[in-house]
Amino acid sequence: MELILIILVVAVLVIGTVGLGFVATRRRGRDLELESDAKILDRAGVDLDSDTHDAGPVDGTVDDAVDDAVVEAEPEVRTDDIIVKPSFFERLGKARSAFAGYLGDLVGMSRVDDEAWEELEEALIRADIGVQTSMSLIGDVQAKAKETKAEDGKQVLALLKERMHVELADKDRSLRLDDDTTNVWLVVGVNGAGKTTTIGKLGRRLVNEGESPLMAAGDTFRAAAAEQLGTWAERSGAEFVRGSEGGDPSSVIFDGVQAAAARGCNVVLADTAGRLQNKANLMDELSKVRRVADKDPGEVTEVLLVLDATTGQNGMSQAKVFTEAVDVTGVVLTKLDGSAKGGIVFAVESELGIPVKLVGLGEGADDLVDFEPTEFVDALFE
Ligand SMILES: Nc1nc2c(ncn2[C@@H]2O[C@H](COP(=O)(O)OP(=O)(O)OP(=O)(O)O)[C@@H](O)[C@H]2O)c(=O)[nH]1
Ligand SMILES: [Mg+2]
Repeated sequence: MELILIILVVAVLVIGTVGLGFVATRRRGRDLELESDAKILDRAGVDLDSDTHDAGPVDGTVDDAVDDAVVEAEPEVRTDDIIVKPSFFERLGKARSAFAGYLGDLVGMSRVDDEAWEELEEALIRADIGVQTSMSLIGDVQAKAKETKAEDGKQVLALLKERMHVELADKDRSLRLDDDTTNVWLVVGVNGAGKTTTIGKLGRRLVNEGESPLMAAGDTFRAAAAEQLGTWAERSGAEFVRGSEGGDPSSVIFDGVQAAAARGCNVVLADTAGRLQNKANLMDELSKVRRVADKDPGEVTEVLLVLDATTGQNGMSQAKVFTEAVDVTGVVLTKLDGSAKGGIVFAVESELGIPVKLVGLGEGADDLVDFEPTEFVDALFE
């Protein structure tokens, strides 16, 4: 009897364990099934189970179909729809508060007298607008104020703002990228202005826009410079060419152009070593780099002068000399997120006729934005 009881208990236990195991296996199996479904659905955004495979494209593989589907599915996870970045206007924090601070006293004035006009002119000069441009702006605003009988501070400031808008209007700020050629964008400037960082940011932006940039490390002066650029290239998915330390920068750029043509890259972002504008031999070296970069199949379509906005009026003498040496086509104004006053934009554009094309608002890959003149002027007065 006892034996029968023991046999019964063992039998119940065995059946129970097997049963549970079966359920567990099935559940795991189902989980796996669900997981793989989810994977396919995730990647492709469409149901690609075995039935669909049968009905798949006749002249393409299933992988092709998945890849196509992936391409189509991508817009659903666009991050730029989700991340709300602060606007250009908001990021100009310090530049705008410095300028607005200078003008603050004027707002409450019921009549802008001679002394106040003088102060206004000085405020513009202090904001790095430059003597010549400041005088011409104030002259025009005075004439307009007389004509329109504008007397109080608010009215005068409104006229000044309008005049500043006009000053920056109608400039071609686009970056030239020609078809059927290997474009070279030569990036020049004094030491530490932000050349290499700007190239890094530009590379990222071009890749995002579907272009194929190649970064050429024309700064052969320091080994670390090529490494710094190499890291940016890796991060942004751009091609990269470097030479040996102490080598001829012109040959690195030449090699870069050849490599770009061979690899199907449409734009070479050419880095150069920082140099002071008063070193004639280094400025000559830069002219040579430009000439070599322009040799077939290369074509220099942009020469971007990188100016550190915090250096203020010194930027003007840099711009003059660099323009003489390499015919600058546009300015990139960096570090406008810092303590810069921003007025250098007017000096560069009005006195030298070079458009500010891009603005650096930080050290990160996405901190390079198109220069927006309307927003910029509005920000200065807020
Ligand atoms: N805050 C801020 N920092 C910047 C910006 N652009 C560059 N920098 C920083 O400025 C420093 C110098 O930048 P680089 O790109 O190395 O400057 P460079 O002109 O290549 O310098 P050299 O090759 O030595 O002549 C780095 O610490 C950058 O992160 C910007 O727009 N804002
Ligand atoms: Mg550099």
